[in-house]
Amino acid sequence: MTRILTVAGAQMGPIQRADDRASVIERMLALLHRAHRRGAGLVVFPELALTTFFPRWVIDDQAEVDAWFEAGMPNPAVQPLFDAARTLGIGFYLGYAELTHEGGRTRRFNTAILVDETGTILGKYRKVHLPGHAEPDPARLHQHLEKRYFEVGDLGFPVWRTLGGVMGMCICNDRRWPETYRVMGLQGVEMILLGYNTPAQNAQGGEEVHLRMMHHHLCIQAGAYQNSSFVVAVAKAGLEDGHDLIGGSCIAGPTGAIVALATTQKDELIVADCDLDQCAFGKASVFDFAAHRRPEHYGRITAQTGATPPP
Ligand code: CDV
Repeated sequence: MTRILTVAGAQMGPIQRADDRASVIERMLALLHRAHRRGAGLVVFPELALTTFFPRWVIDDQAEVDAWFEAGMPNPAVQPLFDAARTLGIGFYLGYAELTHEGGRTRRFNTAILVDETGTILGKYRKVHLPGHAEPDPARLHQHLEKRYFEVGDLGFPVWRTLGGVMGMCICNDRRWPETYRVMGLQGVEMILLGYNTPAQNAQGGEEVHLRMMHHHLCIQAGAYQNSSFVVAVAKAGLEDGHDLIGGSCIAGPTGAIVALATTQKDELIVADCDLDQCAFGKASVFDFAAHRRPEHYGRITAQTGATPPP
């Protein structure tokens, strides 16, 4: 059997601080139309795809911070994307900064939504593994203030049956944590969508510039293989506001092999025909969870955060 979903990763080159939403949406629409011409039924855009990666800036004025957020989704600026999705019959994943009023208070999340081919929002994910720090830290090579601007996501890692398969979402740093994939793997996920903004340099130093791309692909490929799922990982890349972001957008298949890979740091489409039925073999053999997992030995995974070496 084959159950093919043609998916496009819409890598985006840098978005500068001065770029407005309208110019960004224009670029995204061009990518969406190209994806449609190449037969895609789903397009994945990056994390915080509508703006520059603002958590690199220390901003004290709350109104200025909130200008980077979307208070409604869809809103007039992004409506053309939803309209095009419906007209073309193509779904998309979109990462953005979400401002919401819930439980009588204002909340801010690093969010991704899954929109189906009718332009309807099917699912929402709020980033769980927020990297970086909350207070400005002059010791760092650059600031990464996600913990200042966002709350930890409160929706877990749900999956959705749509577009002919079982789809999940995560965002950037989530991909470095095996728990992310496994929680979705335990719900039978067949395709995990993720956008990222990964600085080429570790803000805390280290000699790892040349390793950043390897670590990125290592995590994606391991997550795909160990859960027998496709993973579609899409960057915002290039020199953004003087900060270099890695590219390397890729689609990994359920064997862990990369089946499509970006070659630039610009707006670039990667496309793959993903046969979701390929996920079945790994799920029924090496990674037959019901047969082989031993959760009675995994208690520490949920009971503690930091490591506790013996005395
Ligand atoms: N936006 C991110 O989550 N970036 C992190 C960096 C800070 C390590 C990442 O995992 O790529």
